[in-house]
Amino acid sequence: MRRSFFGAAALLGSAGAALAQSAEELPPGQPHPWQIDLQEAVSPIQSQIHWFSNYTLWFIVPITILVAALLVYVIVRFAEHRNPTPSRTSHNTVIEVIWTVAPVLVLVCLAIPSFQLLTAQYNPPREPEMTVKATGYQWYWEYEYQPAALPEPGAETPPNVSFGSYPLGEDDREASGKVDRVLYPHLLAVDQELVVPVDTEIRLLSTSADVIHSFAMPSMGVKVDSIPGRINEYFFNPQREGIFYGQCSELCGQSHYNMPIAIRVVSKEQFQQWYTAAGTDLAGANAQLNASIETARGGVAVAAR
Ligand SMILES: [Cu+2]
Repeated sequence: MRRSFFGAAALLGSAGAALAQSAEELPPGQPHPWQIDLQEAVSPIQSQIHWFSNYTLWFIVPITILVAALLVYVIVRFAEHRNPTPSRTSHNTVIEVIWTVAPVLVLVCLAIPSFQLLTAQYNPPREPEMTVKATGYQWYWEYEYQPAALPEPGAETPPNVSFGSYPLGEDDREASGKVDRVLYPHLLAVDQELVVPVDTEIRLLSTSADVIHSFAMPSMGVKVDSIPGRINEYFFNPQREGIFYGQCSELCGQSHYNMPIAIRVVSKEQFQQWYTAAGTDLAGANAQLNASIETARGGVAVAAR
């Protein structure tokens, strides 16, 4: 796993490494206690974001150290008692050229990979294989799947899969079988996750039905505003099966704190089965999906883990 601790290690030394180790035992795709680094990347874009974040630290840390050192030097060396008659110098061409050119070079070095990352975020490497629309409501999400292919002329239109995804109430844990607080964390778990297949280029359409929300999934590098009357497009490609968590990231009212986003990434076969069944019987499709995940794990029930 790629974990880098330039900034953190500089500040906290070995404590950072110890915290990273304990965090690794917890599942990815959710925040961990005392976490100081970005969430583990489960999509190519998030890996690129990690790289860029670490790359930027190579500039930030030396500049901060240099400026702090210069300040200390000036305070000590040019204190009144050491330097009673200050110099009246007002121009120094060499220094002026350096302090203009150096920041320009730093900015160029930051701008090029930054624009490359921005371009990559909006230009998936291949045509998206499926589309999901996420609509923000005060205070829950609604997901709608666009059928993979248009039906043949005359053929029956496949049923539309769409559902609301509400925060999981503490009282509903038993009934929904989501008692494991590690797998279904407090204030992040939902009653119905957005189910997507692994290793698939997914187009996300984000909009809102009332106020501005923002669909954010840190481990997949997703953060896209949901604006009423507009549709914002984004892409993600989950590389690992599991349940991953995010939250609405635009202050949207009294229950903004409890507007979680949960994405359940399953195998392509499991997704196909679930999707076919979900059009007519969502509860049955979910039961079937849980059963197949359970079988794949060798009989360890998701809920009982
Ligand atoms: Cu919101």
